[in-house]
Amino acid sequence: MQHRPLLLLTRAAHNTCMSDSLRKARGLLLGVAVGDALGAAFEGHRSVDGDDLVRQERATTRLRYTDDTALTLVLARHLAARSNLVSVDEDALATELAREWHREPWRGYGAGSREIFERILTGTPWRQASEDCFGGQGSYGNGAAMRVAPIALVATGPSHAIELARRSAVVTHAHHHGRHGAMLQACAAFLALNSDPGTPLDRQAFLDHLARTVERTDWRTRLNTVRTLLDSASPAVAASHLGNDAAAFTSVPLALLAFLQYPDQPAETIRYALRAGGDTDTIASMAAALTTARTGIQALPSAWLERLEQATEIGELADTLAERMSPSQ
Ligand code: F2R
Ligand code: MG
Ligand code: MG
Repeated sequence: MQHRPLLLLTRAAHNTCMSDSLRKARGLLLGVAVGDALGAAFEGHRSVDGDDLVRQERATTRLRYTDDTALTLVLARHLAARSNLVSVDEDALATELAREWHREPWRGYGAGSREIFERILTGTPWRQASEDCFGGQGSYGNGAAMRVAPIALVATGPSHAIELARRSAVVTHAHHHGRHGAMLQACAAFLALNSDPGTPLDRQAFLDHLARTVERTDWRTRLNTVRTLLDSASPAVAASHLGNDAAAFTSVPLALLAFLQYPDQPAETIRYALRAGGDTDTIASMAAALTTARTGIQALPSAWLERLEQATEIGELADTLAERMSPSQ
């Protein structure tokens, strides 16, 4: 299976003429999709066996992405369309997300998101649909965090990334955990994108920065748990301490840990996330977004990119957003 445009795209990534911002933007967006698509086969598995992982890695079949990537692309297009004003228009975004679900409902959406999208498309205001979900609690799922990474490409700083993330999250995730998961993942993506891959990542400083930006004590405690698991914890041990389900409170810290274990090796980040089991597509997607935002696209195995559906289009969308990155990025 050969996809010539993509081959050109990945070959160009190795070209020294390509700017770092382009490489990083492609890394971030294609990292989301590759992690998601590799993890999709294992979603819901308690753990993932090494042999199954190798089989999946070496297969030649098409890598299909799921709702994680589908909705990330919606948010990326939403941001790209607002070329002069870096903002999130909640009313428009809610409708765009719902239309994407309606266009391809088979991509594996969460029950809460399906209900909210259905209600939005039949005339319920997004705020009401979002707040009514799960008996009025709102969703604490990771659906807002899994789609948030492109915000890092347009934000002017960590606080801006957090504010845009909050606005992008509330349209579907009214519960504070759903919202805070998205805010933490957006801030982590911004910091990873703006880190220098030529210098070893200061992981303690990275966690310190995140801890200063999160408002809630329970999320700061989660970051401390991530700190204690650095280096020594196997994926199974990490999953047992943090949890690996579709809740933002479990999966966002686990994805962060997978990134921090291998901040310069996207393939290892993804393997770690997959071996932790549970919500594998989402955890691998969020983790890979962070690593490849730091390293750039050239660090992602080309064999995986060549199997990924719509890789060329995703790369082109990343290029559009890269033009929005500030010169320091
Ligand atoms: N939904 C899935 N995968 C399962 C089915 C896939 C299957 N292969 C298929 O094809 O059908 N994956 C996707 O959903 C997760 C993102 O979820 P999102 O968008 O946040 O949705 P939801 O439903 O709001 O939350 C997810 C689950 O969390 C629990 N939950 C959330 N809030 C709750 C609350 N207030 N009370 C109780 N439970 C709550 C529920 O179990 C939700 O269903 C990603 O994994 C994505 O890949
Ligand atoms: Mg999914
Ligand atoms: Mg998932």
